[in-house]
Amino acid sequence: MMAMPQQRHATSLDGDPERWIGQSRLRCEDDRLVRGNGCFVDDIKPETCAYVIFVRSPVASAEIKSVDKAAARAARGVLAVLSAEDFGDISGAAVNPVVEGMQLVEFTVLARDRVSAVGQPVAMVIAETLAQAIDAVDLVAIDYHACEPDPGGAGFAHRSTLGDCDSAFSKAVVIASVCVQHARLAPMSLEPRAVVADYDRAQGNFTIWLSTQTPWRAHAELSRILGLAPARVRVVAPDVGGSFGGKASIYPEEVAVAWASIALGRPLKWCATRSDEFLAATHGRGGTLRGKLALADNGKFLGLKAELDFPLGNWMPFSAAIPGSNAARILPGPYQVGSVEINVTGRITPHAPIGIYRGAGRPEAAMLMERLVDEAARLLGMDPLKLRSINLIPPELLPYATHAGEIIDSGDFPKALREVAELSDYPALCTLRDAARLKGEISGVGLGVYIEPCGRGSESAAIRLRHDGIIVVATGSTAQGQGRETAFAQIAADAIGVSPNNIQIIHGDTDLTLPGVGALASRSTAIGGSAVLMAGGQFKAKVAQELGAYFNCHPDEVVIDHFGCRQRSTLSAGLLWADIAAACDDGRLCGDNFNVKIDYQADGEAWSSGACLAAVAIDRDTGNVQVKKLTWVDDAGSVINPMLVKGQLLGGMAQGIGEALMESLVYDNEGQLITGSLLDYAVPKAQDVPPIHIHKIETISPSNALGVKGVGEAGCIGIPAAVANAVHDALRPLGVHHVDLPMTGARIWEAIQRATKIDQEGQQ
Ligand code: SMO
Repeated sequence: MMAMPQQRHATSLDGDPERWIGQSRLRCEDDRLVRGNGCFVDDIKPETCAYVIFVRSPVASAEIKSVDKAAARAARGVLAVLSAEDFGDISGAAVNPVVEGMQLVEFTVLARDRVSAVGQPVAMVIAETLAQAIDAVDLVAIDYHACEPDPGGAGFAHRSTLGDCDSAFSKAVVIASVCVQHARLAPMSLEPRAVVADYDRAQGNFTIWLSTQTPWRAHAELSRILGLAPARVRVVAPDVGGSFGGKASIYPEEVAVAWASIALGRPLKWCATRSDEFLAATHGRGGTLRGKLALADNGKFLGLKAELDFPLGNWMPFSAAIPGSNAARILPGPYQVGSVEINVTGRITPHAPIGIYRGAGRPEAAMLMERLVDEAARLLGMDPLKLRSINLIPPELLPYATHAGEIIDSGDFPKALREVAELSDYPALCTLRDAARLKGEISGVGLGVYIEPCGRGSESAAIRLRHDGIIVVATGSTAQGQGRETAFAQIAADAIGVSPNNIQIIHGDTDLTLPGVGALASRSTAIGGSAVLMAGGQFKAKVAQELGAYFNCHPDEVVIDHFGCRQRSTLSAGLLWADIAAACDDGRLCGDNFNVKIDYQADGEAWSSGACLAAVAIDRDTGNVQVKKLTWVDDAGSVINPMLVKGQLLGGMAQGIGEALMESLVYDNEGQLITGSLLDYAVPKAQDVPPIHIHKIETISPSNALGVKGVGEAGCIGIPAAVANAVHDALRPLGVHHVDLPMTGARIWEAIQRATKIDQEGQQ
C-alpha cells in the first residue's frame, strides 16, 4: 500500500491570523473521514459481539394473538428471540413537555398486545452473526388479528392570542386564505440509526455506542428506563453520519438492544437498514396548516388566524410536540401583525412517529406566512416585495416581544429583503418573467422571508492542559458532520490566545464531557460555542495567574501564545505548553492542570433570519419545475467559519428543494408505507440543486457571549417558501391557485390540465 503523506492544514505558526474566529479554516475532521478512517457505530466491533434484527409489524393496526419463537430459536446461531413478555414493564421514555396538558402514548419497547403502525418492532432475534439473525427473522411466527386503529385521544392542543382578531377581521378590506398540506418527510441521514451495547457483568459497567445527536439525553433515558446507576452508564457517540433531528430521541430499538445486552451478558449490535429508517425512524413535517390574513387597504396586516394540525404518529419521541409548538411560536414570522389567534393540535395517527426534522416547525410557519403574504398581494394587486416591506418588523423595534411571549433578539429583516431584491435584480427578473410569459412560457418569481429561533438554555464546557501540552476542550455539544471540532477549536484558540493546533476538541462521550444537551435546534455554536468561549477565558485567566506567580510577575505580564507562556519585556525564554504541563505534573504549578468546568446559560434565544428569492420555469408538457435562480441573504450573526456556514446553508438548501419539489412519504388507506425505499422516495440529486447566490448580513445576537446565531436549519425554512411562491406565481396566469407539497411535475401537470379544462368549459 502506498503511504499517503499526512496533509497539514495548519497555517505556518508565524502566519497565524490575529483572530481565528471568522477564518475559513479547513476542516480538521476531513483528513480522517475522506480516507475512510472514520469510526462510526458499525465500525465498533467488540469481541463476542452478537447481532440483532427486529421483526416488524406488516400491518398498521392489529391485535397480537401469539408470537411463536420456537422455530427461530432453534435456527443455527440464534442466541435468543425476545418479545414484549420478556421485557417486563420497562417504563416509558420521557417526552419534552413543551405544551401544557399533553396526553402521552405509552412507550413500548416491543409491541405488547397490539400493533399501532406498520414497521413497529414486535420481536427481536439475536444471533452470533448478522446473516444468521437475518435468516431466523422469517421463522418468527406472529398471529395478527386486524382491528380498527385505536382512536386514541392522546396528543395536545394549545391556543395563543394577541389582541382582538375578530374585530381586526371585521375591518379588513382583504382576507387572504391559504391551506398548506405538508408531506411527511424522511430526515435521511446518510448513516442510519445504529447502536452497540456492551454490558460488563464483572464490573457492572455499561457502554453504549450510539449514533445520536444527544448522548446525554440517551444517557439519562437509558439509565432511568433500565434502572441503572447513571455513573455506571457510558454513552458514546463516535462519528455520526448526519442526524437532522432524527437521532435526538431514544428509540424502542435502542432500549431493546441495551436491555438485551444486559440480559444475555453479550455485546450486541443493531444497525438499521434504510428500510428500517423509512418504516420506523421518526419522520418530519406532515402537518396541515390553515391561515387567514386580514389586511387594510394600505396593505397593513391587521390580523392572522391560523389552525395548525400536526400528526404525531403511533408513539411520542422526546421532541414529539416541538414541530407544532415551534410553528405556533414563530408565527407570524418577521411581520408586525396587529392581532393573532393560533390554535395548534397534535394527534396520534396509525403511522410512524413524527419528530423534529431540520427546521422542526419553522419551515411550516414560514411556508404558511409567506404563502399568505403572496396570496394577499394578489388580492390587493400589490407587488409582493412591497407588501412585505411595509409589514416587516423594523430593526428599531428589536428586541421584539411576540404574541407567544418570545423575544426576537436581533436582525434586520427589511435589509435582508432589500439586499435579496438588489442582488437578484428583482425588477429586471419580473420584466424577464413577463416577457417569457408573452412567449408562452410558464415562469415565476417568488420571495420568502424567515426567522429562525436557535434554541435556549445551557451547554457545558471543560478545559484542561494535558500532559503532552495539548489543551483539551470537552464540549456538551456533539457533532454529526458539521465540522464542530474545527469551529470550536477556532473559538477556543481565540479565547485562550493560542492556535487551533494547540487544541483538541472532545465531544459525544459521557465519560469525557460534562452533562450537556447535544447538537440540535441550531443551538450548538450559539450556546455550546459560547460555553467554550467563556471556559477559554477562565482557562486563560487561570494560566496567567499561575504563571505570573511562577515568573514572579503580574498576571497581565504573562504572554500566552501557541508556543506557551513567557514574561513580557524580559529576554528569558518562558515555558512551552509541554513544559507547563510537566510543571503541573511535578507540582511546580497548580495540580489541576488549570481545569475549568462551566455550564454556560445563554441570556436568551438567538434569532437568525433572512430572505430568499427563487425564479422558476415550468415545463408545460411535464409540469416539471426548474429552479433557474436562487438568491439568498442569511443573517446568522457573527460567523465563526464562513466555509462551514456555507456548507450548512447549501445542505439545508438541498433538503429545502427536496421538501418543496420532490420528497414525500406516502401511506395508503390501510396504513401501508408505499414509499419505503429510495426508489420511491425522491431525495434531491446533484442535478436538482440549482445555482445559488448566497450573501450574508451580520447582526450580532445579544443573547449569547459569541453573538452568533444558528445556521443549520435555515435552508429548509426560507428556500421552500420562496420556491412555492415562485411556482404559484408561475401558475397563476393559467388559473392554478394551489398545488400541494411537494410540487412534483405530476401534480403541477394535473393542476394545469384541470385549470385548462375548466377554462375551456367556461368558454363553451
Ligand atoms: S430538527 Mo434539529 O436536529 O433540532
